[in-house]
Amino acid sequence: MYQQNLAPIPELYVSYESAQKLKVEAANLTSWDLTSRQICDLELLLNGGFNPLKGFLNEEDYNGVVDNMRLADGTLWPMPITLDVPESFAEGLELGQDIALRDQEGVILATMTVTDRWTPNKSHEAEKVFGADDDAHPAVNYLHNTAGKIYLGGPVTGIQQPVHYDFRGSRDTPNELRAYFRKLGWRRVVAFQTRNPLHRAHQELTFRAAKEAEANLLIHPVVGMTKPGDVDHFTRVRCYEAVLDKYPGSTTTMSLLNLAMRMAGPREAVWHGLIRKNHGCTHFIVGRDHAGPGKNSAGEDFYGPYDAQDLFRTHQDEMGIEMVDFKHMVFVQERAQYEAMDEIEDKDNVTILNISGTELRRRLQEGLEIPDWFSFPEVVKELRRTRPPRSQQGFTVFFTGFSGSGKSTIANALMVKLMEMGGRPVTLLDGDIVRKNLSSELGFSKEHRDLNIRRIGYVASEITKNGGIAICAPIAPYAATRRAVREEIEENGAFVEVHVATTLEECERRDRKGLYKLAREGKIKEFTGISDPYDVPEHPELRVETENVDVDNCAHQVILKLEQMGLIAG
Ligand code: PPS
Repeated sequence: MYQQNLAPIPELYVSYESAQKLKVEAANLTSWDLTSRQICDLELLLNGGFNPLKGFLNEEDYNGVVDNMRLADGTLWPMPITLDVPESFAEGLELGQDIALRDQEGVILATMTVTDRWTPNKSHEAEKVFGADDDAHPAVNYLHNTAGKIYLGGPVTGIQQPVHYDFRGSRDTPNELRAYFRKLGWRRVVAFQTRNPLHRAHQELTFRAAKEAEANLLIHPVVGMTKPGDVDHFTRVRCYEAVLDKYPGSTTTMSLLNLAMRMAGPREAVWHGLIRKNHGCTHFIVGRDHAGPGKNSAGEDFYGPYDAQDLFRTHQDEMGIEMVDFKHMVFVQERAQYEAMDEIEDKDNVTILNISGTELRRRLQEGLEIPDWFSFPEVVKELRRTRPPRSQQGFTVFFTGFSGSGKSTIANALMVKLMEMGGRPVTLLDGDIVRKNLSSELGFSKEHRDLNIRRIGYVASEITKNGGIAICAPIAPYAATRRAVREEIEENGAFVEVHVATTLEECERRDRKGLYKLAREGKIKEFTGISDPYDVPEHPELRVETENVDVDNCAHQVILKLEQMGLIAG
């Protein structure tokens, strides 16, 4: 058992008076607008969550952390906390120069003295820190495709905390939590890290862990950045608040941690432990596949299921925080209670119930029952509010095809059919209509077409997010742009690509607007199919042929597809 020390830990803020002065001076400095991830990192640097770091890592510390999880002075630190910037920003700086660090609204949060500037070997960082240079890992993907090319290092001086407007009462700095534990006399505190909603099994395992460690319990969820696709933190926090009532009074508390996770498995577990130690905890629960990133591009797990526990155990004496291993809790039907899987002796004679994460998502998506033994009714209600069944979610139908292929006509028929069904608002973003309003200044160069499709995609994704149906009907000739729009929309709901596959010959034969004739005569330039390219969709959700098929039937094929995808109730 490690001795708990609840004395305040060093923060990197200057006093209130100095901050006011520094803020005025910093306004004249070159400034860097922090990315969302950097804001999370800065918050924990400034409030001592990343103690003993005093700023973004310099090159020597970075090399030590990447290669052997240690700062240059030998202190254990598993995660590179770096300020990545583009070359264009780094070029103009001189070493020793102070820069202002601003949030996304332009508020100056801190200054930093740039002592180091270097070009990291990102593949090496990926291999060493994340175990593989594979973009299927979210942090490796971030490293290669989002992070800037250059790293800046140096100490930071805090002016003010990053501003949060949500759940302000539940966000605590390490020193606030330490003071809370001091006040309540909590000498042993076990922390539970989570990025998922809590169900009954979690409540059982955390309570059991606390009992075993004879400790109080801190539910310490991450609300900064988690794995793409996770339940948003607003919903999760409402769920956690409901679960908090299920613990015996004054045994348990919850605090929100604005951490940007990296999903680095074993290294992440050690990092999480150090952060919890800084927050005054004595014990930390490490689960199977802790902070696991999912499968690599070969379809295999990035880390072994117990790698995180093994690495944590190796370092726990040095860290001064004790690991409590996560028990796999399952529901035993005959005894109507949760039990640790490895402690059930009569496994062959009892019925063991469990619902996987995938199965839970399926049940939510299809509006199916989620039994009481699995979760708390309050939690299920919150999840259902956020993730209604697919037949109540927004979606986008995206028609693509040549000019005159019949996109607009089918889109109009589809709109009317959906409006007849009712239930969700329907918006038609037809090519011609968009070009009269949203994109009136654009022509038909590749750049302008892309901009046009991006705008349509943005509006459709907002409609989808807000539970409506967007029907888009532009030519959208470029596959890469269609894919980008798909990705944007799929964050909020389904994207149904419909290729209206009328051949160019047929479109030209129909020539309903007389445009093909003009294009052939060279009077309209860059005309799709004649003097401009069209990438035929390879895997649309649906391909409709229009030759010898009437419009009503084409629209009906789309309706059947939507039914099949669960987007409209049959
Ligand atoms: S794009 O490529 O998706 O941005 O095009 P879109 O916004 O759908 O606009 C296509 C309509 O504009 C008319 N038009 C042209 N189409 C293709 N190429 C050229 N150069 C061109 N110039 C004008 C044409 O009427 C298209 O309408 P639809 O409804 O597709 O027939």
